[in-house]
Amino acid sequence: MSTKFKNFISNQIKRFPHQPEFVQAVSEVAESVIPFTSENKKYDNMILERMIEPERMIIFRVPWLDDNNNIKINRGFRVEMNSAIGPYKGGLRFHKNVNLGILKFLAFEQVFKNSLTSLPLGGGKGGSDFDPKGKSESEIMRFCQSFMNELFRHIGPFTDIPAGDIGVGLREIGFMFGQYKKLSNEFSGVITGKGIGWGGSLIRPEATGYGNVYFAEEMLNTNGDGFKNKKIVISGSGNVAQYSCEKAIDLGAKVLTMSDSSGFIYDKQGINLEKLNFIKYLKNIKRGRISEYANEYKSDFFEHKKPWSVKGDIILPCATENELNFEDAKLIVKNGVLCVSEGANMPCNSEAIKYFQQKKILYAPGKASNAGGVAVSALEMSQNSIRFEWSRDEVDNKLKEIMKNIHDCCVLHGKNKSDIDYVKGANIGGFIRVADAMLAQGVV
Ligand code: NDP
Ligand code: 2IT
Repeated sequence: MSTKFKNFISNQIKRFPHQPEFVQAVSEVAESVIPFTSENKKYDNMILERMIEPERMIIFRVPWLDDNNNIKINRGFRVEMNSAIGPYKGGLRFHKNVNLGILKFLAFEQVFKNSLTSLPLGGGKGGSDFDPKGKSESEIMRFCQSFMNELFRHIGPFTDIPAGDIGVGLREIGFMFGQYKKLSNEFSGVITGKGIGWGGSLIRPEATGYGNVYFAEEMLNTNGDGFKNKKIVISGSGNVAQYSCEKAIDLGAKVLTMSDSSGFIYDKQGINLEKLNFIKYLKNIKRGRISEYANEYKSDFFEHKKPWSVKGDIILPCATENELNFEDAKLIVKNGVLCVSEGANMPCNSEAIKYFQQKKILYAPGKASNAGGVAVSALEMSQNSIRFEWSRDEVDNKLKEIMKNIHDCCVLHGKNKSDIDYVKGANIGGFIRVADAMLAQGVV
């Protein structure tokens, strides 16, 4: 590790002692980018220093009435990180743990991810510390409307285009889009993840999970391997987990686990499409707990545990940040894993990543492997702009091509003598496009 890197990071730790996730994300990128900029002097121009400072951050009050007419207050955020290559783009997260540091880490990652898609997308992220658990449909609607009452003046189809993330799915996007439309008197592509029939794109719900599996398949292909007959361990049971599971089944693999914040289920027979439909209904409509799967299908349920002790060939962490640590990584490697592909953002901590790389496991960072979601968001924006809708196959084929191109980009910038460093490849590949645009646009 160079002195320059060490000084850079210790400075960030001093500046942001209360934003550990942000420092973690910056540190991971800086470790690849600082040696690169030292060798390529044109980028050694305060580019990284500028990239870690958001162009704008908006923090606002979100007051709403619960069903008993009590006034509730939450905090709303939008971090507009970088607009060098396109309008700010990234999801909204509603979760009780949300704070500025978490959204800055997500917005920072988004800049590199969006650049890797090769599409014209800047990076941003937003959300609220609102906890959707246990709230009624009308409470969710009133919260979403109040959130949009302030956010609407900061976003727009050419300025900043939000989408979903944890706790924000089709229902919440609908309520927020409806409120934006009312306030702006405009039907536009200002949000992505909209419903089919009101501006949404086919394959957007599937895109992050499918894209993650397409990326993992590309990695396995480099060793002449694939998903067929492989055992898969998945964490999470939300949007990304559900469609990672669906595509893995489609490619002939056996999915053994899924989880939520209360524990994980282990189905030795494998989760088939019928059982996955049960999970989709349970999570997307009934909004129940994953333990209900264990009752329905007589599988095992491990309360308050993560699924990393289950032996799998392919691990797809699809729940949340820092859900897989060094001890988990050691166990996973001991169990003979081939590939770890991140559906979530930063689910593996730095020590776990280092261990996977040291043991030559095929490991993909989320900014590369989960970029399919935002890529299809961009395709939704294109369809909104041309007022036309592409077929399922058209969008799916474009998604496959984009994931393959991201893989190629990681290989180009991450190839070592005997293996591929996907972390370095994704960081440098994502950096170059944004850095070139920033250099061209002057000191702004
Ligand atoms: P969902 O809200 O649909 O699902 C989230 C899942 O993760 C749920 O099963 C949830 O369990 C679990 N989870 C959330 N927080 C925690 C926690 N602190 N501890 C344990 N489990 C947790 O979100 P998504 O599937 O959309 O997002 C999952 C991940 O993928 C996130 O990291 C997100 O940033 C990332 N991502 C999402 C994209 C998208 O298009 N949606 C695109 C790219 C990345 P519970 O219900 O109990 O809370
Ligand atoms: O983390 C992500 O890439 C997302 N939550 C999706 C962002 C988007 O704009 O579709």
